[in-house]
Amino acid sequence: MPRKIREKQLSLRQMARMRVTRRPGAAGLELPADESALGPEEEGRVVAHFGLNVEVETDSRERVRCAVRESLLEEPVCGDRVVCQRIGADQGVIVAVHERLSVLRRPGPHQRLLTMAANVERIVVVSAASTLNPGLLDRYLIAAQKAGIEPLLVINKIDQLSDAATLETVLAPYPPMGYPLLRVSALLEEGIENLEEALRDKTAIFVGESGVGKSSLINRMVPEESLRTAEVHAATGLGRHATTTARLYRLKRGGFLIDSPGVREFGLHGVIREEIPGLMRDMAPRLGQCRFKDCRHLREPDCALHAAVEAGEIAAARLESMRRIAESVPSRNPYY
Ligand SMILES: Nc1nc2c(ncn2[C@@H]2O[C@H](COP(=O)(O)OP(=O)(O)O)[C@@H](O)[C@H]2O)c(=O)[nH]1
Ligand SMILES: [Mg+2]
Ligand SMILES: [Zn+2]
Repeated sequence: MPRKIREKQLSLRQMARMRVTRRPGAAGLELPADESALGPEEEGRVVAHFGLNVEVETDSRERVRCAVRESLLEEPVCGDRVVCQRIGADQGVIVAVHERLSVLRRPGPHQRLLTMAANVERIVVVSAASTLNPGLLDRYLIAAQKAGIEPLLVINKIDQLSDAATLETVLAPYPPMGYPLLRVSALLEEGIENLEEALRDKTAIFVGESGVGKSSLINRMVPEESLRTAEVHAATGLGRHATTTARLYRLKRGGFLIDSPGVREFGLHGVIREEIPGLMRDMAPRLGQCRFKDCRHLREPDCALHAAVEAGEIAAARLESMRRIAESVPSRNPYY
């Protein structure tokens, strides 16, 4: 039984006094002050977020619209495993959030980090075969490494491949670093089963440039009924912000997919220059082997990374990528 981030223990009297009332922006949800009306504790998963309300799918696969107790230490987000108690058939309150296996954050207003999603286990980095940008791919891989979440590389639009040999040269370094690589076509429905298999029983998100085919791939893997539910919520006004909010979908073969607009900003927030080589799987094991302890791996003599490129153990493009990415993020030491 995983540990819960539970609210502080309240006496029965406090419980009775505590009110979970309508709050500004809370979509018409009103809960009774009398907490004896609460049903038994049920386990579930947050599938959507509407302002201050949260939609939970219970483990019995029922949807419950929940208010969030202010006393919770963590605001529940999409992907969170929670404990809720119902009031009536389809309304309730979240009383505890389980410990998270991972969190994805992005910078929000007032220099605060916003949590976008919890318990993501796979970051699916989608590229299009004809416009693959290895520099951008490397940025996503570094960000995933920093978040401690396993990436999966997906090359979509293989039906539009003009220069297969060049693509294979660019992709060659990745599988030896332990990155699974799938070639698919949403258009021809090729490789979709392999993708579904790779995501089975996991919680995943898709990242990648606009136009590479993320939505097309998601549409292939999420049953229509699940996508339709999202549209219905958008239409009723209960989920007026449904198109701008994170959502968790059930995949056909099992597993979940979180579709979040915030994920577009998934990147190197909070990563500093000095960390970059250590977040690259082909470079990390060689750090500390350069002649200079503070080697920047540029033109310094006896650089272990250079030596590895010369020995054919690290792809020259990866070292080049490392330099460009390092230059693009802030440094702890401005002279570095
Ligand atoms: N040729 C081809 N086009 C595709 C494929 N997948 C998506 N597209 C097209 O690429 C465009 C962008 O796709 P979309 O799914 O919206 O990309 P997103 O911005 O990453 O969500 C659309 O016109 C799709 O029809 C594919 O496998 N092959
Ligand atoms: Mg899209
Ligand atoms: Zn070096």
